Amino acid sequence: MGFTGGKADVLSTPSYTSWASLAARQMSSAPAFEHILVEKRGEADNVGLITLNRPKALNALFDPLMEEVNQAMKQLEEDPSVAAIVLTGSEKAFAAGADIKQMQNKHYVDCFGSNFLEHWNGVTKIKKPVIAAVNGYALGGGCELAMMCDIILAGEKAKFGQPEIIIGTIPGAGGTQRLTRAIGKSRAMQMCLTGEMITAQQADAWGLVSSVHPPDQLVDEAIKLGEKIGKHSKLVVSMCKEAVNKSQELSLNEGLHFEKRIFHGTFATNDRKEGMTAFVEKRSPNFTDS
Ligand code: DAK
Repeated sequence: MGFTGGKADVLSTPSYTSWASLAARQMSSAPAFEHILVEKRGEADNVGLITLNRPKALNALFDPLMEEVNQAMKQLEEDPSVAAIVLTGSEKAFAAGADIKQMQNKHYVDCFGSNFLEHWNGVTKIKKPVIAAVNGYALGGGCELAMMCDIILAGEKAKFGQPEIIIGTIPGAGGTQRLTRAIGKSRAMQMCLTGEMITAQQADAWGLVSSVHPPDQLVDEAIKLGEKIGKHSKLVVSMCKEAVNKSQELSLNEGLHFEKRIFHGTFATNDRKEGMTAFVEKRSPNFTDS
């Protein structure tokens, strides 16, 4: 997977080690993305990094950008060397929401007829772990996009919010559902009904994010987390992710049943055998993702 940059929309404060090393990773066959940057990071180049790159609009989300995100996610999913994917934006904005200018003149018939924004949840279809590294604003669809990821890390200046009520609508991609499951009804209700933002520290205290980091270290921390996960069997990591995600949808009994079936399923893998054998033999496991 190569890195592909946008035209004039280049991030003003790239956190990359050098442009030269990025260029070295570029693959001529990679499709040219216009609104995102894609590269592989980590010591073993085994963590995919997707950077939303529409700085003039604070990474406001629109169809072409989301199509690119879906496409890049799929490519990284299909790349056997990639263990985890990090999704980030700029230091000013992860994403300031769906593009209001593009929605401004839409009518119910357009929205209903075209199932408007229907494919924006491509991230939730990915089996590999997806980590959101949120610096700056994560508002509306931006907050919802972060919540579609498996783990959220925040920069110290991150702000999360569901401000749709301020512009006369309501969250449409999980803000009333995933947020409520993440932080509870009272807090989610308050955020959705007032449109007020919360800080990274509040998001941390409320359980929306796993941890908070200095803004310039955030992406590296997310990559490190991806690498840590990447030490395990990719196959079993995906099974585990699926089981945790089921907890958001199933009753406790159904979830426990699902978990047990997946647990039993790990006994059909070489990696479960290898992991336990390595423990008994007091050595590191050599997982083959099989
Ligand atoms: N859309 C379009 N442009 C935006 C934008 C947005 N959401 N947010 C910012 N921008 C643009 C601004 O218009 C401005 O552009 P120019 O005027 O320079 O051309 C540029 O970004 C810089 O913004 P500001 O000048 O406003 O910058 P400030 O630092 O003063 O303020 C801000 C930053 C983030 C507080 C402010 O820009 C803001 O309030 N933005 C809007 C936030 C918002 O309301 N977001 C929620 C949008 S509704 C669904 C999926 C998703 C959704 C719904 C359904 N389905 C799957 C069905 C999502 C809906 C939403 O997200």
